[in-house]
Amino acid sequence: SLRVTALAFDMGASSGRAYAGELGRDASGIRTLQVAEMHRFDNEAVRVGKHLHWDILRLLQEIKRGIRKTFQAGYEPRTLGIDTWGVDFGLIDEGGELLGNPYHYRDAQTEGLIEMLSERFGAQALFASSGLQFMPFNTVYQLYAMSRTGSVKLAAARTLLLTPDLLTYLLTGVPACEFTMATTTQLFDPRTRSWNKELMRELGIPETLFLEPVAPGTRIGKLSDEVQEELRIPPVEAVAVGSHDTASAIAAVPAGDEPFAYLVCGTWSLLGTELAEPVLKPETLEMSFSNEGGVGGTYQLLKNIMGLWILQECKREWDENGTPVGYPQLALLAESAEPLRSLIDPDDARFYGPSDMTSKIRAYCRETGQPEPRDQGEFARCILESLALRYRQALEQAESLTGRTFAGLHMVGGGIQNKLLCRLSASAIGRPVIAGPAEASAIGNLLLQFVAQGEIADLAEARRLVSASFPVDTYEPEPADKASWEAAYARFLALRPGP
Ligand code: ADP
Ligand code: LRH
Repeated sequence: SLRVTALAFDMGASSGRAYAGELGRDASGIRTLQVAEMHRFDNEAVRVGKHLHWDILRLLQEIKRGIRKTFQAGYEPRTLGIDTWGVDFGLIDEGGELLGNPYHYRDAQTEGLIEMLSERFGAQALFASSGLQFMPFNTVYQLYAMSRTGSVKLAAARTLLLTPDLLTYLLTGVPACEFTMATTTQLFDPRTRSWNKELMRELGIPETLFLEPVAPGTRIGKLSDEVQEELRIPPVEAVAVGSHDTASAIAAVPAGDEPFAYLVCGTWSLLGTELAEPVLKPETLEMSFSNEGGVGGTYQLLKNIMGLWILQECKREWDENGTPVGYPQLALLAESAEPLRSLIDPDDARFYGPSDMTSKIRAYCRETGQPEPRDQGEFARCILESLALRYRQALEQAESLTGRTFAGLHMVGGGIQNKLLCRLSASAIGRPVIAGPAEASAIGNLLLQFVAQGEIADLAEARRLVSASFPVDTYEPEPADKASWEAAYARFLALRPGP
């Protein structure tokens, strides 16, 4: 077909979705991107014994289903690209097969390892060699956990494939390593832009597992004959996009040439700004910011904030205990709950692990002398307001780290469907929030496929295309609420002075 089309699979920690994208022109001849949802499915952690896993074969199956539905809808995508959450991986044995089920990044095996490695190597030295905020899920801690417990899988492994590369491999048979994902491992050195083999040797992680990273927009190879036959489709080429969902989402922020601040809002909240080079000074570690590789040669200075995960886990609890509630309903209930009644520090470590989320929130409020939330609306309001205040703190930290000032905040990702969160965020930061697009990761994924197809030249052109194609909603801070948000921010800082 002559249509310029691509197919994006965007895998979040809570759901996966497939979007077909097509380049066209509007009535006045301006180039636009049209997207259409082809498939959507839940993604869940599966507990097996002591461990938490991803159901990787189910994800593969849903991708195949998404490809089939796309062709059935009349699209003939030239390329396909997969982006996923960061850090996780599968191990491939000598025969080319996947060794077991990949661990979920919330698996408890990495507990205590941040402290252990910081002590052993020195926190600043460790930080400077990766540029990453120390998060318990970082690949380095997962691999070290396997190495020190004598993992049989690690011993049998010949190649490590990060989740998007793993899914692409299962579809094409071609192993590859994409750059933005590589930078989430804490094993990739941004100074030399190469793998930190010394650290691997120190930790008993075989350096031969790691492939040379390729840039976002690299063609990987055609879907295998087996997949093509199974799905009865013509050849489709897989592209390594900005394979880290966060990198893809940032690529689709409809910003112009001026420096801007963004918040990628989903299971996690990633707040930061785009730079040409990583910022490896001690203050970056002190403020707990990451430097992650982005598309188009960028580095992303951002903070990982616990995000809507906390609300997701409350919702899961209510769904499982017979009081199910949907996200739109939760937002309505929160809307009518009393403002700024109790606040939590969303990044308190207790909120990281799955289950018992409402009891954890109640305990937190008790311990800090605040009233406990009593119903779904109060829990949701407490979570959303606390996130909004955390966003203000992170935004101010990003300004102090870079010397930039931001007039507003771009919000993208599924979380912006929660309009209350967007409004609260605008009031908390005291600046406008520019919200959209919600499907930023899928759109950024498509954009890099069009780069690979030779249809888009660079990131600036890609962002102009997003601006021309997707409307944004602007939320202004509520002037009448200014004083109460200032007071709330002071209360918040007492709970979380930093970082
Ligand atoms: P991820 O990619 O990390 O799985 P998403 O970007 O899909 O996450 O965002 C999921 C979050 O978006 C949910 O936790 C929920 O809070 C929010 N959300 C999704 N749909 C709605 C909705 N209809 N109304 C309000 N919030 C929503
Ligand atoms: C968001 C995200 C984030 C972290 C986490 C593991 O989906 O990719 O950037 O890496 O997941």
